[in-house]
Amino acid sequence: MTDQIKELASKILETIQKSNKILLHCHPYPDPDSVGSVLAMSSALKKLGKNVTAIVGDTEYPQNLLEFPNREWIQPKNYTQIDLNEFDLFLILDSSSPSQITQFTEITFPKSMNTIVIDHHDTNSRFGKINLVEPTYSSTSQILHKLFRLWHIEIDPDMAICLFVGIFADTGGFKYPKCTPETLHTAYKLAKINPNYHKLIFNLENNKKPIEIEMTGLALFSIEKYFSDRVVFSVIPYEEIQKRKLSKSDAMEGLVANLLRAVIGWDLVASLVEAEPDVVTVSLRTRDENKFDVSKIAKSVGEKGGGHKGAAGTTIKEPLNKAKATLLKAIGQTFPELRK
Ligand SMILES: [Mn+2]
Repeated sequence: MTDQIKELASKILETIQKSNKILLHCHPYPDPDSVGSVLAMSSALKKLGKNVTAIVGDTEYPQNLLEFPNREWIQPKNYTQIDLNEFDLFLILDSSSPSQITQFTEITFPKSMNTIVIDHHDTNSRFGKINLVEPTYSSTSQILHKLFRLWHIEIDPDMAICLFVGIFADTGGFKYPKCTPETLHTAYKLAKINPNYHKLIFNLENNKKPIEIEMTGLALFSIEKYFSDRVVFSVIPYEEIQKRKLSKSDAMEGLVANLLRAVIGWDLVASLVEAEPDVVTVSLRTRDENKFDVSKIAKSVGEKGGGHKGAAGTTIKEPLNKAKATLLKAIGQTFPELRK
């Protein structure tokens, strides 16, 4: 652990104390770390006597996070529906770049407004006036817990459950490598303050739409194996989507790719969905992110590709068979050891 949080904690608190109207936002497709951080920080700021405005941002409030306490504090507004000149501080949480504030427009911060970025993504472009970026931490929620302690702000049960579920989700249920003994210790302390987190987690994990199950079935019905079964694709052609009057749902490919990754020996897997004619969305996963960094594949083919070492995605604007060939070629070139 570094002492960056300790170093910046008082500077951030001073900036907050100088401010009166403070803005918070959720990132597009907000996850529990985004929503949990915003709600817990809202509570902390209110305890400090500040006037807080929290907006949901580009996407609607997620249906699987309805149990979060005080969620009504998050207003159904995006960045274009507010006037930044009204605020003296924008506290930007869990957002690695301005595109995580909005994708609807270019962002320009008024000179009169302060900006503080608090985040745990190592890709963070440090675009605030103050930047607390701590990539060794599992989540923004874990950073906030540390900050609140340093600020001597009481973490009440509502704040605790928000931060707990934020940490739980960003560590994949305490399973990802960035979940350290320190993370578990933080979770322990939060769970002691509010032990009633089971229903939030149940709702978080069990909220599939019928279409997601139906499309998962379709995807698993069409599995293709390559490179001595070490590379595996599941493929849904546009005809199937059209025939069943399905529409693309964003979480779908990820869901299927996670299932494929569950097989020992299937080292690199991808779910391909031709959601529109000649537009194939791809989700990539690997069992061993140190050997097969799938974000390299996502960045090298298609458009808007990116992600993490173990989980990444891209969009290939080609007919399905061609997209498959493009992807397979990129995999073979990037990881020639898979072809052996
Ligand atoms: Mn996060």
